[in-house]
Amino acid sequence: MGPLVSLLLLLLTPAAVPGHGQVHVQSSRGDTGLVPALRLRTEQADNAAQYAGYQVLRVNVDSNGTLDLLRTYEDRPGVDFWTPISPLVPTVDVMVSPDVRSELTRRLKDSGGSYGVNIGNVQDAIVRQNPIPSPFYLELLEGRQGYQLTWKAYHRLAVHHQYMDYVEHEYRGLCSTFSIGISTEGRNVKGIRCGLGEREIWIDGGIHAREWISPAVVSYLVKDFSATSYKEQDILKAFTIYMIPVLNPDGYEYTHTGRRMWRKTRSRTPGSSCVGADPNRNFGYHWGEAGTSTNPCSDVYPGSRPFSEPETRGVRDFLLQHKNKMEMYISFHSYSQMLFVPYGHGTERPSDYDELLRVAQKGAAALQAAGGPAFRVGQASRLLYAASGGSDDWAKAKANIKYSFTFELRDKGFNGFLLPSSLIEQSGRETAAAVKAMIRAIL
Ligand code: 0X9
Ligand code: ZN
Repeated sequence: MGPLVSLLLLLLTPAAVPGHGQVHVQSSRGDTGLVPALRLRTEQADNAAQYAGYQVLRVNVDSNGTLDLLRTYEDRPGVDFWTPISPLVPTVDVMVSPDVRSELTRRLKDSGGSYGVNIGNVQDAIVRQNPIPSPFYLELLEGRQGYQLTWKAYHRLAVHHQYMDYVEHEYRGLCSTFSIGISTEGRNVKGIRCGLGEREIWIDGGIHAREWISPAVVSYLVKDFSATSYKEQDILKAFTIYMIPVLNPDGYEYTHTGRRMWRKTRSRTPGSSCVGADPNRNFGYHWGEAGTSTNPCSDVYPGSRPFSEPETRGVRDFLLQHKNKMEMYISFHSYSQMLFVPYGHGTERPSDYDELLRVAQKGAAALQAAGGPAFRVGQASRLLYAASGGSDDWAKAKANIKYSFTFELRDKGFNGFLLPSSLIEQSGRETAAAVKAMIRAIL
């Protein structure tokens, strides 16, 4: 093979397939989110076999018997509920190991239940989701455009941080970076503000680690509010928009290096070997009520107390300092294609619910007009399930932010958390249209 051919092959080789020993490309400005290459390699070797034989089933829950049967699988090894067991929804998506799969499907058949298969081979879907360009190509990109981030792949934390540094440098006077603190494992919870206005808006992504489309879309919003700013002059003159693409950096890195389906933070709970709390159950409004579990091993463990996590404390302190200026709070999650209006902890509604609904409906309409799918609009507690200690409810009730919303981005479960990276760009475009329509609705 000639040197030119080898170089071409290197440039084109997807290097980030789990188990293929991808070495993370260090941000040129340095970053606290880096993992030593050697450790990464070992972890990815573990990761390679982790989901072999796993499937995601969609179980029909039209009978109470099936709901009860599924409940017996909660917190069991080899079982991961991708959507909650809720009487409000007709189906539940659950990822199962090969052993659990045979047992659960047999028990479903025996009891007259039914199911379909959303993802027949989770390991394959993980590999297919994110064919990252080779490190050489990323370096080439950095040389050409000044940063490694693309909206064609899901990137590591350091690449997100590098992009914010780039935007700050390139759009001086319009955008600047900020930090709301340091995560449990010592990573920066970093954001960027863009805009010249007195009025303020908050946008966060990546509160749940495995919901990769969320940080990708928030970084798209950063691009939209900086690079194309001349088009958004009306918004940027009136508002300053604070954006944090990766609010849970430890969890996010762990989904790249350890377990792809990690949801929580990575804090240690005294007396338990289980790690992490659900940051979206950790906010101090109706903390520890509906939709939580006192079991530290549960994916909806709300932490030992409200704001036990440095990441949520960072949000709390920042938003309370900005209490009089912050007018809108938007948090990005996935998946189910919904746009939530408070409250989510229970079915009660704030007195200005209709006004919030008006703004959310403008967002959903704009999203569809931009070529996106239909998003259902309403309270999480009525459309999906009640869940307490959420950031959106706290922002509304305690930080006095009038317009508070949560997006559940694409898709509806066909890929779920494993949404292919080829859909990032469209997802970003349609979501940017929604966000801008919502902001213009309160201009
Ligand atoms: O359960 C959650 O935290 C969110 N759904 S997810 O599947 N991404 O985990 C929904 C949160 C909605 N807001 C409140 N319940 N407050
Ligand atoms: Zn989420």
